[in-house]
Amino acid sequence: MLKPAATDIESLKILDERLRWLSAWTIHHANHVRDSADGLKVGGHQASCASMTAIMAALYFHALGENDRVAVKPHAGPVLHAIHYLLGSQSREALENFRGFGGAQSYPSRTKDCIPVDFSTGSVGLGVAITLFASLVQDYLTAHGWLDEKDRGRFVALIGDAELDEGNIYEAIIEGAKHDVRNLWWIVDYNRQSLDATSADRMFERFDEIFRSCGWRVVELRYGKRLAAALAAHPKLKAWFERLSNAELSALHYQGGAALRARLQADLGKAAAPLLKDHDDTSLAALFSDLGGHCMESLVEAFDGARDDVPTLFMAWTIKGYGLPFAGHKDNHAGLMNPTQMAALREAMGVREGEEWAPLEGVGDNARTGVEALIERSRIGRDKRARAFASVAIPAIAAPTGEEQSTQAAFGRILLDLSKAGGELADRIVTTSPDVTVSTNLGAWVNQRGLFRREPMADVFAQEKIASAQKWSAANSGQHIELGIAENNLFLMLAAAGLAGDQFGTRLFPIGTLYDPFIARGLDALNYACYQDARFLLVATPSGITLGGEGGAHQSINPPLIALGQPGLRHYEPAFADELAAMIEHAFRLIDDPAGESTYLRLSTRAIRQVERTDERWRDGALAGGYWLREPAPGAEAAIVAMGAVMPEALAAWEELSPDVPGLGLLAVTSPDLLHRGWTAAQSARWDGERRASHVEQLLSALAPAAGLVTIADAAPASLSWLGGVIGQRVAPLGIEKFGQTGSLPDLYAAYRLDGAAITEAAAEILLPFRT
Ligand SMILES: Cc1ncc(C[n+]2csc(CCOP(=O)(O)OP(=O)(O)O)c2C)c(N)n1
Ligand SMILES: [Mg+2]
Repeated sequence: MLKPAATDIESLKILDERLRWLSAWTIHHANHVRDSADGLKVGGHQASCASMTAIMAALYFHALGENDRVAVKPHAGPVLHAIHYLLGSQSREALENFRGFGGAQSYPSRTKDCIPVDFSTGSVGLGVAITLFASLVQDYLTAHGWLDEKDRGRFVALIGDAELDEGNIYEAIIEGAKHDVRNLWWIVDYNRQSLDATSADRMFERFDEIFRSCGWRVVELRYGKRLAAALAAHPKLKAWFERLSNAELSALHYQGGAALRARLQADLGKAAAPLLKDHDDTSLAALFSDLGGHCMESLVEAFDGARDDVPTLFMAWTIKGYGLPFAGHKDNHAGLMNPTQMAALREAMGVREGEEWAPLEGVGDNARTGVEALIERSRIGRDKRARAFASVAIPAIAAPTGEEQSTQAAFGRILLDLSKAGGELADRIVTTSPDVTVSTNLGAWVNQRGLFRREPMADVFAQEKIASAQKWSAANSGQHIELGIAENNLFLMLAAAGLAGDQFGTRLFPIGTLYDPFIARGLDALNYACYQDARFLLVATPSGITLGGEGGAHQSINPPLIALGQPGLRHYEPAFADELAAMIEHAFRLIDDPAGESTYLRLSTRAIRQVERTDERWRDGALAGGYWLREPAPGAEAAIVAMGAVMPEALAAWEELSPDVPGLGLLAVTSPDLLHRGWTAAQSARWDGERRASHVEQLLSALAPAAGLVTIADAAPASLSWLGGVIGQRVAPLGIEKFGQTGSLPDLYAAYRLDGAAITEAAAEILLPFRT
């Protein structure tokens, strides 16, 4: 991009001021002007916004290209809204309703805001890191011929300095270094304040070192032009300034010119005299507030100087609350100006009372033309981007054959078959795994489709003719992105790849695999992916205690409960290979359906005898959350309700108990999540006057109203025990409540009461009221 004309700098400075005003006013209006419906604090972060209005003005009105995507620091959300308000793509109503229902959201939200938000933010650190994975997805799409050079862009993250304490950021840049990631700008609002106080001085320059060692260029924007010149002219002053701790500097910013003068006199004596003579208190305060992140010339220069594809960290020094009465105060994070302070700011900014919302209020006639022209030129990303959906034909997915199979092995077979059959879906699948590709059975797929790297990577073992079942060469045509162990990265990778349809117009079908217990490691990133409506298939295997000797520490208990409480993610837990095939096919459809969602498959390494099917009726039930594997007699007094890998025990118990319990049913639950959702959805539909029974109500009403249910799953018993509440039937729940002991399957099932004996005992107990 060309160097901006000198007048543009002036216009950018005006826009910086406008953003500071509009963001502060939006928050003020929500807290002090709008009627309160509940008396609760509304909140907002005027100081966090003021900190980066110059950075965001320089970015949005100068530096961003039309394909660039930005993750905005959550607490600067009102600045983003103000930018779109100036661009004409945000309404005054939405700003007036800031933090209200349906209004501009507290933190930028892709799904809830009406302006284009490239990445949601809120949970600090995640919005930063996803930009790195989005850049990787961009490279992936380009390499596969789905994205033209002209449609490529840069990924920008606007970061609070306290965000740099989030470990997931470093997990991401380590991964990025391995993949030679590029086209990233991460811009730190280095105000040296967090939520609670000023930040620790000891990390000074340490962050730079960490980034540099991962191949990043670090650009420090410490001083604005005026302050840099003043400090260059007074070497002692520079040394003094640079010795100030974060807390001292912040306190001085807050105290202002008189305090600065007194401190300079006390610390430097005569050496400070020439400077103090040249400045009154106001201009002294202004001079020392001229940090890099507030100096438009410095920002524009820095952005213009980093237009290659080298990942770049900008450390832009700022003052939290710049230009506001609580600038620099350590308690200003959630600080709100009171009406008197706001009125003073309004006066100072030349905003007339009653004209607070006028976009260019206070901009003089001479400057207005330039500002308007700049806004006009910057109408980037005004419209929400069209999302690519229903773009790929999903073929029927056949179940692998074999009398005995584990769901994990069947998953590997299904992917292998898909790969061999070829076709568009297979080409659009991208798999990824945090160093458990082989142990989650993705190996055969990877042998077929190869690892993805922009630069080819030879398989040294293959070249050396060392026998190995696993090919491990990479090319830019590969379809598997191998990650290091960090599970946070897996979920951010899935989030980024799962947004490819929105971000780049080409839908990918991302499949990520990991061990079930380690979902917890990346849980916030998983939640973040779902919150943004990213679409993917998560395959978690092995799971439960059924992994046997693989290790007590790897046993998972609560992921089905996690899934039960996770919007945007549907849990399926198949027992048989044919169920799995149906679920995978359905999951692909859900990825490509505007009203769809992501799917989590909880699989097992236990090979079990497959059932013989006499018809296809099970299929719809399996996809809806459950079906009768053994139909109960009408009004039966009991049923066994089982999920997943423990189905053989349930079937054996059914055989054993059937002679004594006539009409005993066996319900195969494939998704407690879907059953529960259907149940509550039917309930709210009833409130709207629509009477229909949910799938789970239909299933359970085949039994007597007071029937007993023995529920069993290799998971927390609460995954299924709630079923008793649907009709009011009694439940004897079996499942895992403790973990950690390694052992063979029979030993573990006996110890944790997942075996046939436990089912029989539970059934006896639950049937007692009928029999006495
Ligand atoms: C994962 C997570 N933990 C905690 C918070 C609460 N929180 C919000 S902002 C913030 C720190 C603010 O400091 P900084 O990132 O430096 O932003 P600033 O407002 O100073 O620009 C914290 C702890 C959060 N949003 N996300
Ligand atoms: Mg900060």
